[in-house]
Amino acid sequence: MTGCITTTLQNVVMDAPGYCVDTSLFMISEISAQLGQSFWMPTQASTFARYVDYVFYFILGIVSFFFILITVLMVVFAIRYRRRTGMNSLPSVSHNLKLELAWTLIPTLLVVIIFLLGFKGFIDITTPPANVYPITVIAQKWSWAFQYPNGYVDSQLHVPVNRPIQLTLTSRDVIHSFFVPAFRLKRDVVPGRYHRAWFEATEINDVDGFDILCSEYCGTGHSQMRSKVFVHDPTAFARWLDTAARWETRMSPVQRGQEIYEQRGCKQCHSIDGTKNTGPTFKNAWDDIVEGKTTFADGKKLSSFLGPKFTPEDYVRESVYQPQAKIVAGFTPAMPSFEGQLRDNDIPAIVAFLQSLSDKYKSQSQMAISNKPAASQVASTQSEPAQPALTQPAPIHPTSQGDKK
Ligand code: HEC
Ligand SMILES: [Cu+2]
Repeated sequence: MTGCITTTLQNVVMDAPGYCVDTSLFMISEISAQLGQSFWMPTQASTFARYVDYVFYFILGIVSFFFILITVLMVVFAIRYRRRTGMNSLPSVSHNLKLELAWTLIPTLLVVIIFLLGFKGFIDITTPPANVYPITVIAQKWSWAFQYPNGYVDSQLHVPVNRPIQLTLTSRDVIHSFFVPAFRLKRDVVPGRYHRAWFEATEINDVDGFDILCSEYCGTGHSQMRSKVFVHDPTAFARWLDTAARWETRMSPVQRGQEIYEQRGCKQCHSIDGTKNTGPTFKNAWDDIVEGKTTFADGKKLSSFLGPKFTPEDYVRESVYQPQAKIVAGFTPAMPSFEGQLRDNDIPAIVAFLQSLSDKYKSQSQMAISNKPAASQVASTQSEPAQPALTQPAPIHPTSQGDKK
């Protein structure tokens, strides 16, 4: 701001960082853009945040000026030229060339300036520089998934600081909108299309993170469709990605299942405490599945499907990949398909997680562990330590037990 020299409009528009113009309005917008962030705007944490605020305050300045001018004149004129007894009104002026030119040209000029400022910002925001770091964003009701170049998927966004990031955004169901207020970044996410957006974060924030919101009403869970973006210094980012990508190998199947549940959006629709949400609760769901008790919207029971060719695990896999194939009674076909997002080795983890939430299953497998069968029998069952041992009393669901092997 200091050392401001008069610049032509062209400089203002073409060379944004140095915008310094002798017009007080430009100055006010610039000062507001700097003050505003601590007052009512979120932090300015990306390269174009300040410019966006600047244009905003510029327009706000113009409209405020004219709002006050018009309101004050209206009140003054209404009082000054009010109707008084004994005074006749003069005939109205029908034409005034100077006045008409002024009220046409000044607004036109202002609108052109606003257009040029906005257009410059638009070009900047839509043209990524070279050397971008690509991340794919997949939106679905009601969560975000961020996929890194090494294939790792996370429900939160992690980026290195001072490095342009290019997002390729797509949706699996309805229109969502990816919004990071601190970056002044917003882009619609449309099913069947791949939209692009880019940003460069300028401030490290690896503890609290900046908010990610969905700004397109997308159904009942819309307000919970939130996430965070964490900005790391480049080495910390590389370290994070490296360890994160190996998370699967460090976890037990139950932990992995829980991670999937929390990170991939299952949580938005499935509770684990028995409450009915958009989808059925996961509490004791495995017991019902294994016993075939789950009833579908068409009146059929899961038991009529279970058999050697369709195990409870197959049912879980089908529920995740083709959720519409069988609709659980009392629910709508609201679940999006996770085909292509979760892999086949995620299914056992989901199953293990469901098992860990099912009382009957847990008590049975505990019995199996406490009454260890003889060593000779252990050999045959060891590959499935969580299964009730063969020596236990008849299992409750003969079908699925028989299918196991
Ligand atoms: C948008 C909400 C939504 C999300 C997100 C969602 N589900 Fe579902 N899910 C449902 C609904 C609704 C049903 C019941 C209708 C049906 O069977 O498709 C269901 C059914 C299921 C079933 C069958 C349950 C039973 O009792 O028979 C399983 C298993 C399942 N979901 C697993 C998952 C997993 C795993 C995830 C995350 C990777 C997930 N769901 C994400 C809504 C959702
Ligand atoms: Cu949304």
